[in-house]
Amino acid sequence: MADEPPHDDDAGTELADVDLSDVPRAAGGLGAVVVTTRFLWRETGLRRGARALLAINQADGFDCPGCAWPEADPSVRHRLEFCENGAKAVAEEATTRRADPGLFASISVDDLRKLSDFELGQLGRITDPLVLDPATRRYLPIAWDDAFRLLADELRAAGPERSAFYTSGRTSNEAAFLYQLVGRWFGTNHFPDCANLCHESSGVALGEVIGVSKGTVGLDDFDQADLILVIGQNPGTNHPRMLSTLREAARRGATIVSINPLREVGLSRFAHPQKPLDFVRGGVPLAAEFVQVQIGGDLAFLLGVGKAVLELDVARGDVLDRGFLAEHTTGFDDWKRHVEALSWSSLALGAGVAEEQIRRVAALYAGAERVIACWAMGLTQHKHAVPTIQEISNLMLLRGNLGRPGAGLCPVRGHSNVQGDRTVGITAKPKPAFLDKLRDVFGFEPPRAAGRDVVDTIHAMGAGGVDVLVCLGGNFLSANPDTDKVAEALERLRFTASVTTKLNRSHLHPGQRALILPCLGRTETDVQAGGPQFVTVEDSMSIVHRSQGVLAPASGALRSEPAIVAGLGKALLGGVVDWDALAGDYDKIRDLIERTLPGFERFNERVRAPHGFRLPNAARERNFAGVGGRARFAVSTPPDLRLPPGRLRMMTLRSHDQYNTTIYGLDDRYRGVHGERRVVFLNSTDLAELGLVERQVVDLISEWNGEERLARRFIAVPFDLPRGCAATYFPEANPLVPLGSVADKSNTPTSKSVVIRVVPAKRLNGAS
Ligand SMILES: Nc1nc2c(c(=O)[nH]1)N[C@H]1C(S)=C(S)[C@@H](COP(=O)(O)OP(=O)(O)OC[C@H]3O[C@@H](n4cnc5c(=O)[nH]c(N)nc54)[C@H](O)[C@@H]3O)O[C@H]1N2
Ligand SMILES: Nc1nc2c(c(=O)[nH]1)N[C@H]1C(S)=C(S)[C@@H](COP(=O)(O)OP(=O)(O)OC[C@H]3O[C@@H](n4cnc5c(=O)[nH]c(N)nc54)[C@H](O)[C@@H]3O)O[C@H]1N2
Ligand SMILES: [Mo]
Repeated sequence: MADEPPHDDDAGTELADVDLSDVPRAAGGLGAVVVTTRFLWRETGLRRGARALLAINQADGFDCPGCAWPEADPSVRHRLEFCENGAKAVAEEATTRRADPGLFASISVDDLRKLSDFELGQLGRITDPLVLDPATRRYLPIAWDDAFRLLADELRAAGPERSAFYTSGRTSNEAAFLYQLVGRWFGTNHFPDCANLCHESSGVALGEVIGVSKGTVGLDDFDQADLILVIGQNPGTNHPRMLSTLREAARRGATIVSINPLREVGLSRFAHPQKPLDFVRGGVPLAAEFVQVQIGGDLAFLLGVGKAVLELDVARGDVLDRGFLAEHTTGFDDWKRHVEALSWSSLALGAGVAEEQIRRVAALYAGAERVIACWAMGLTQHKHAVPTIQEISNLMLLRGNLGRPGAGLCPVRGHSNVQGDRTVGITAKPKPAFLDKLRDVFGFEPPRAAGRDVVDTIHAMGAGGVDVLVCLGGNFLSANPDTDKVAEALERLRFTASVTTKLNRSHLHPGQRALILPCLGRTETDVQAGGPQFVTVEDSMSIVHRSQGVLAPASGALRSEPAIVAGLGKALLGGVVDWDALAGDYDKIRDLIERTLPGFERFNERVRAPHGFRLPNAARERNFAGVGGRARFAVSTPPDLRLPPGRLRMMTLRSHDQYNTTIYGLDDRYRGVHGERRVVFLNSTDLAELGLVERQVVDLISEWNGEERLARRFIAVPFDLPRGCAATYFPEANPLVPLGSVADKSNTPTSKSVVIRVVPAKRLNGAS
């Protein structure tokens, strides 16, 4: 960094007082139990909290609003089928705090902006529908019918082309299906959704090579796998129940390999909070091998593994599954020639990993009978995300690790129903067959042109091409790149409407007029004209099952998401269907889903089975009809990741105390950081070379395409990550993520690959 002048002549060494500790040796354990209790107590009081916990992920209870990891079969399911972070998600929703009309009458949106994300969450559940009063900039109460009429009028005034319908992945199948129906009947495919920011790359990648956009494994496959690759994923924090699965696999003797710039504690050792013996032993060791690739180095690494597997086959003759390759795949010869021509030195350099370690993983792969590859955001949020994921598929095809027990592809979804929402039609790019079916079942002609995904919607908003944005959950502002630009784009809109449980930062940058429509959460009972209702969700492994809340609603004025969407449908479209009947009895919505979508035969009957049912997945049956009958080898070249001097590549991560943009607390226990989120993790040699010291307050400047973005006052923390790599937390670092930098083909923002400079902080007035 010597060649870079500090961006401010008033720069100096300012140190922050941040509480750093050693990272713990194991995830889970007593710490998890203590934290769970503390969160439930803080938000709910223990009785309401305990009532909720006992119902999480039970056949007669609700689906955990946390992650999409599947629940175990009911026969082996614990009465306590939840994790520390599931309990935090429940506590966040089941809180006894209330943001009522009195609160909103007393404070303007501009003043509310002064609160942190954590403090906004602490205001509690929103109790009543609200409308923004443009004169006082306050949210005031509005009757539900008036709210629907207002929104319908605004949508009609805007017209379908200038309207957009965002969905976040917590929404149930029933609400999501009605929502896309309302939008499409109105005339638009502008359905940006959180999957665009998340696993879109996985869907696109798999769709192109195996003809199915979902994973191929079930939970039972983990009982048989003997090698499990966990790539770009931090299950200890984000899918903690997966650790129980990995723990069982490790105890059985399966080998686990973590491919991740960080040695995440959750993959080192795990002490099951409900198994006291684990505490005594200090946890069960999980990953046997940690491959600390450089950020973005996975494509080179996977190609290296593939190359080494080919070499092992030459030496041993029996490594490739030739029968499978001949019968079920196409493109192997081209791929082989391509990989053989890549040099070992370029692959090792690109991966940031020694050739020897790449060969070691290849030997593990070649020696394993059944292999599962799991991955998450560490792969999907890069420019070359799609080819990287396709390289996983290539590797699995080599030994027929697809469509047989104990083997397969496992993109681990985030939001608890993000996969289901896509299944029932939340997409900006619907397939013609689906639209034909909508036409036939409902008797209208759906729009055929592809709509806008999230990034395209923001571009269109910025260019004045959108008037109305409706959000079914989520936090459109904070989840997206370029926070400042998105805030401006939101404020330009004529109208914003948000269906939500709680207040978040998006609601504080409303359009000129705005609605907040408060809904029931997963944990709450939902009683409609037809009696108590349940909704359905689809987990990461295509199991569709029920979810039914148990707690009294946070307020008598709340409506369910399906009822809110039906209310909008009625106001916008009139009596094209009997909206009241649908809202009164969700079986009727499920009947419509059954008539529209394949795989939902006898939906209402089958979903009442304790564990629900599995949707069909052709690739799981080695049926690759979606890509002409044979799985395809994709040929890709690793990216050049070299950076100019003084630049680092930054990934944006989740801490242990957050759910996406919802901040539960300020600690990241598994990374040893307490009470602070504005930190930047740096390799200690990089830190020294940049002339910085531990705990120094720094400013971060991202560089992309000749543009610079600044985020002020982060605290430098030395950490075990590869040279040239840095890490910050999402959403604090989102102002640094350029909206224009997206993954090829999937258009997903490259939130894990932001080129930055780190410079001493410019002193704030009065700060010392
Ligand atoms: N408690 C909790 N649970 C959650 C969420 C939450 O916020 N909190 N969010 C939910 C959602 S929507 C999602 S999508 C999932 C997210 O689950 P994850 O994908 O596990 O979440 P991230 O924190 O984004 O972490 C990504 C991991 O990828 C690694 N990584 C980053 N860049 C690279 C790279 O270039 N290569 C490799 N190999 N690894 C890399 C990081 O070190 C980190 O371990 O979790 C879901 N579950
Ligand atoms: N830099 C960076 N940015 C990222 C990521 C990253 O790794 N790095 N990850 C991306 C990923 S993977 C995702 S999935 C997106 C997440 O994007 P979103 O899904 O848009 O964001 P969330 O934070 O999950 O949404 C939280 C909000 O949902 C609302 N909510 C909560 N429960 C309910 C409910 O039951 N019903 C309704 N209607 N509303 C509810 C509340 O208002 C809450 O504030 O963020 C993306 N953004
Ligand atoms: Mo996600």
